[in-house]
Order: sequence, then C-alpha cells, then structure tokens
Amino acid sequence: MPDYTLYYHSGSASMIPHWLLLELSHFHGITFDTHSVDFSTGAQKSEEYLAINPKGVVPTLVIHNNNNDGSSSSYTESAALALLLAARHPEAHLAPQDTQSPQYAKYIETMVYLANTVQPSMRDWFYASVDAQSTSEPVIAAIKQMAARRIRSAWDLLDRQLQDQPYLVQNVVDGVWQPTVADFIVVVLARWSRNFEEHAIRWKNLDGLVRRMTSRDSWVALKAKETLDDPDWPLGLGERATPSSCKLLHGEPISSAFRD
Ligand SMILES: N[C@@H](CCC(=O)N[C@@H](CS)C(=O)NCC(=O)O)C(=O)O
Repeated sequence: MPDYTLYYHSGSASMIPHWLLLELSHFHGITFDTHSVDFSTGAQKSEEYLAINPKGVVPTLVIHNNNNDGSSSSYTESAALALLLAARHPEAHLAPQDTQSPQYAKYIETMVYLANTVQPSMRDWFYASVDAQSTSEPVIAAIKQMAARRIRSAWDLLDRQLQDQPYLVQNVVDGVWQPTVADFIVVVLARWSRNFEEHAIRWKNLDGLVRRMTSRDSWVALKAKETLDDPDWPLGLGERATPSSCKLLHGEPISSAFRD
C-alpha cells in the first residue's frame, strides 16, 4: 500500500499536491500512486468520485493508514493538502519549522492569501460562465475583469514580497534558503496566467522565482507525468503557449477565455 493516492487532472489545481508528492518521493522516499480524473467524460461529477470528494473537483488526496489501523481517508483543497504534506514531512523543510517564529506567521499569512484571494480569482477567471451559470457576454466579461484585477494586484504584492529574497518566506536550513509549499503554489498559478494579458513572469522577481522552481528535478518529473501541452513553459517574455488552463471545462469555448 502506498502512503498516498492522488486523484488529479493534468494541468489543474492538482498539480500542487502532485508536484509536492514528486518532490517528497524524490528526496524523502514517500510512496504514492495516482488516478487521472477525465473531465471530458465528467468523471469528476460521477457518483464514484463524489463519494471521495463531494465537491466534484480535483485534487483529492487519500492518506492511507493515517491512524495506523489500515484505514484510508480522503482530503481536498490544494492549499490544505500542501500545508498537510509540509506538516507531515518536516524532514523536507517545506515550511518554517518553528511555529512560534515570525517566519511561520508570514508563511501562514502567505498561504491563506494564496488560497483565499489568488486561487479563487483564478477559478473565477477560468470558470466565469460555468460558476455564474450564464452565457451573457457582459456578465462573463465583468467577472473576468474583477478576477484579472485581483490577480494583477496579487502579482504586484508577491513580487514585492520577493524583493530581497529568493523565496516568498524566509526558510533557512543550515544557512541555505529553502522554498516553502507557498512557492510551489505560486508557480502553478503563474503558469495558468501564461495566456493572460499579464503573464506573472512579466514581474521580475516572480520570473526569478518561476525559473528557480522550474529548475527542480521534481518539476521536470511533473511535466513528464502530466504530459503538459506546454512543456517549454516558462517561455521567454512575449511568447505565447497553446491555450490551456486551470481547466476549461469540456465544451467551454476556448476562444472566449483567451485574448488573441
Ligand atoms: N479550491 C479548490 C479548487 C479546485 C478546482 O476548482 N479544481 C478545478 C480544476 S483547477 C476542477 O476540478 N474543475 C472541475 C469542475 O469544476 O468540474 C482547490 O484548490 O483544490
């Protein structure tokens, strides 16, 4: 029995725990298996899947033998899964270890900001018509405009946070800066912005973070495992990759979601 099972869909929010699981398996010997959830058949809304994730979205992480009694439990919310994995594997130093330190306070603040403000805005942008249950162009445009404004101010803020440091949160182990799970999340979100008018890597410090994080072996393994349609990301500024996303739902016209 592996330590974990991840239900994922390529290129979506499940990239966050998937990347972290690969990082942990590469360096710290944890084991996991994966199940791909096929959005094109609506598998995320099937009865079988809803039994482990009533929200009908990815990711879902199953922790096996959580209580040392052979039972398994499922958990959802990509940011929560990131926090959970960092806490369950302190040897990987994916979070500041001293929960009383100012660095830990900054870590929690950053994680909640990403989960509370940035990720929902991304979802609003990609799923405007689905979540609003509307095909009205002005309604969709207004939702996207608000989401884009929030995302832009997030890039401003996160870029400032990276002003004099390589990673979002100070997490220094034996004199060497280590990324926290917040850095992994930002890179996944930055990738989603690649076809936006304002790609996150236009911000200099975010660009540095993206390049630092995507040089990790675990990122290379993630790209291979998820067979991403833009394996060359991050490209140079101004270049455009093929449209793809958090996940455009089956049937949603891609052309309405991306600028030409
Ligand atoms: N807050 C959730 C959001 C998950 C989410 O929206 N996942 C999208 C992919 S990025 C999904 O599963 N979409 C399929 C659907 O809504 O039917 C998380 O971070 O895990």
